[in-house]
Amino acid sequence: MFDGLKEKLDSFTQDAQEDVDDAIDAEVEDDPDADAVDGDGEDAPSGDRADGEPLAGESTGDGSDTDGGEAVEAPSEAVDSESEPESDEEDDDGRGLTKRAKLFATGKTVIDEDDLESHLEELEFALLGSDVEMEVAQEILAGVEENLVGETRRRLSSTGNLVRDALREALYDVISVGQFDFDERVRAAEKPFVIIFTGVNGVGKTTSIAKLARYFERRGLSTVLANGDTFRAGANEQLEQHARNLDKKIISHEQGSDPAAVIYDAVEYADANDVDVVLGDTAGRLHTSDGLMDQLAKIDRVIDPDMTLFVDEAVAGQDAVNRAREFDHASEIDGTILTKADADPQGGAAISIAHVTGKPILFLGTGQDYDDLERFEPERIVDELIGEE
Ligand SMILES: Nc1nc2c(ncn2[C@@H]2O[C@H](COP(=O)(O)OP(=O)(O)O)[C@@H](O)[C@H]2O)c(=O)[nH]1
Ligand SMILES: [Mg+2]
Repeated sequence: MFDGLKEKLDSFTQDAQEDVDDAIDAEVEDDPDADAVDGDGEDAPSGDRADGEPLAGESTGDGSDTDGGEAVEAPSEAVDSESEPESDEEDDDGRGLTKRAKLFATGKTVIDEDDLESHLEELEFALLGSDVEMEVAQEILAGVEENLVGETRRRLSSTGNLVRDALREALYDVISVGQFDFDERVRAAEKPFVIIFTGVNGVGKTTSIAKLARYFERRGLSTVLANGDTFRAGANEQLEQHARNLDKKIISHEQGSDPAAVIYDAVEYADANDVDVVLGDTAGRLHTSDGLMDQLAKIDRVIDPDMTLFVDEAVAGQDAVNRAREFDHASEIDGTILTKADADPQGGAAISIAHVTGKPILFLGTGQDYDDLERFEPERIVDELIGEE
């Protein structure tokens, strides 16, 4: 899953981290004062005392006969001559630490600006090349830059991979948009809970419905399937086959009938039989075909579903992102199921859809079996993409 993108991100983090390490090393080397002054900070008081000593020594020349005077005299000379040049450089003895903190707080120490620029270009190239939506790529770049500077201020001496951490946070921010607890939402709602599935032909709507019937069964929730795809010949048979395999009830009308009526019947059946969840299939339609989009609006009106899930395939990349946007406009979606993630090396749709629609990706389809459905967990996806923390 997403192997191509993973590789590109890895190359970016390694290259950029090398420059960050260099910049930090250079900064620490350039700033020996900081350490020296730390030490001086403690020496300084005796240095000050030493400054006063020669005068005291001169005026009490006779007093130098005393044991104490002798003992103090010699070392005081030594300390005096040693500390003088440093005192000239650091006229604010003891404030070296503050100075260092100020220097680092500029954020400039993280990485040379030109280097950062060229790494961000590399990252942009990787993201766009993996079909990440332009605006989403920009958001990630801005996040990485911001996090990189911020992180470095906080953890300049850390040996961890600052670039990877910065990327992790930026990615998480864009892919976690709108996430909610799906199971809890369904569990807490009044029953039956009605879910409608939309999307173009062949992306995996019907398969995902079958997978979700299995998913709910594992959580102790009963389902009825409704074949609202009254458009395509063979659609009834396909869903019936799934229903048989999974031992689920199915409601269907003959081809060409009103999809809203089929789903309405399924809701009535669920009401009468205490079924928890209605899974309503719809015909695949192009987002450009007005008539079919109107049909979706009618289902929305007549059924008023609890949730509308947009289904598309990860492998469609940018096309999936564009369709998500348009389906959301036609009939507001609550989330996305991204199928065929198992066959997608790019990850562009997985990274972009939530940010573009403002609605979360809720599930990933990861194969053709009924159990090949995973909750989309942003943290796990980020780990998958750039390695665990
Ligand atoms: N590899 C893979 N294939 C899938 C996945 N989901 C669906 N498919 C396949 O995609 C094809 C179309 O699925 P279907 O449910 O009929 O799409 P629909 O037209 O949107 O209802 C079928 O051959 C499915 O087995 C998935 O997550 N991974
Ligand atoms: Mg179908």
